[in-house]
Amino acid sequence: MLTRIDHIGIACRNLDETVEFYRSTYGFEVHHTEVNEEQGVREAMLKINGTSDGAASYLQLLEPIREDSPVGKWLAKNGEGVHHIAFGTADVDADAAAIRDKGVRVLYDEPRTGSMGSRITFLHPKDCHGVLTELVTSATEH
Ligand code: V0V
Ligand code: CO
Repeated sequence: MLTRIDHIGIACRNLDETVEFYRSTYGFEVHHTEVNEEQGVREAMLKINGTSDGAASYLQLLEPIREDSPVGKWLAKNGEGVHHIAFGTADVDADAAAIRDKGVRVLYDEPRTGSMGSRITFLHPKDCHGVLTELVTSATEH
């Protein structure tokens, strides 16, 4: 069951400048940063609020580390902006399987490693009315 908006993924060209914008404009502080080589991103998680399922909602700021990565390709075509939304679930395997059974393309056979030790997969934007959609089980849930 999808129980929260885990994060909104925002593509940016310069992570440090974008972090500073969110800090100075809204007062959001960096909760966590990491490089995800497999996904081709350097990212910062800004925690917005805790959620009723015991997890939290974040903004995920994403700077590509390679031009041919998903975020690099998307930035070249669209410029900076909202790249994906992520729904949180205690069981990404079960939810991904159920959604695949409805005819939506799930991009990975098995969930991969996401931010802060989470397990993630993606649904194809063309099957989701133009929205790249991620499913996340946080490290605290698995
Ligand atoms: C591409 N398209 C999108 C899109 N990216 N539509 C909405 N939102 C996006 N973000 C559209 C694009 O405009 C094309 O439509 C069509 O899909 C094919 O796009 P493409 O440019 O040819 O790119 P592809 O097909 O090579 O790759 C698209 C996919 C790729 C979605 C398959 O981006 C992917 O594998 N994404 C999942 C991984 C990812 O995004 N990782 C970065 C975040 P037209 O022009 O043909 O109509 S990592 C992350 O979130 C982490 C680590 C975390 O949360 O923990
Ligand atoms: Co994400």
